[in-house]
Amino acid sequence: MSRIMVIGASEAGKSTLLNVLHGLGPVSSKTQALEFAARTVDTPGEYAENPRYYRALLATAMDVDYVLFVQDATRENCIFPPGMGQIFPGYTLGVVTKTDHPAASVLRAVEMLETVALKGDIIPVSALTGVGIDELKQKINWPG
Ligand SMILES: Nc1nc2c(ncn2[C@@H]2O[C@H](COP(=O)(O)OP(=O)(O)OP(=O)(O)O)[C@@H](O)[C@H]2O)c(=O)[nH]1
Ligand SMILES: [Mg+2]
Repeated sequence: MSRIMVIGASEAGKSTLLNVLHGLGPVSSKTQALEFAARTVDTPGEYAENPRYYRALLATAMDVDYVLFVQDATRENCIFPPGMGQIFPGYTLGVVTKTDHPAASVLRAVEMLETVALKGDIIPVSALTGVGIDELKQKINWPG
């Protein structure tokens, strides 16, 4: 059974995405700590925003198969430093969230994630409309 971990800025849509994968719908509340489930690890945005926590993220990533770097399509900046994907174990992928939002720029988000040097593809999704969710499930071997 493969396990995935999500990292990215606060409010990027990480927990909402995991809830949609679990079939719970696009709901979430603020993530306060590392949250381990059978197939997923959710992380607080602060961990990716503050280099002090990189060590914890890297250690946690040792136990997962896929690390999803989550970029909010409505955000003008990217919190991941260039090349960050290369230091992570496991298979790293990009996910662009909130593609349904009127203020979204998918192209901008993809271009920013391209600087992170991820191993796999960058998949645009919307937790609200479901766009891209099936493609993401395929890429991460999600059952069903
Ligand atoms: N329009 C739109 N809003 C979304 C989508 N996904 C998440 N959101 C909204 O974005 C906000 C933050 O979502 P969360 O999933 O809690 O974000 P997070 O990355 O887990 O945030 P932290 O736990 O603080 O790190 C919520 O208000 C969600 O409803 C999406 O696909 N489309
Ligand atoms: Mg969260």
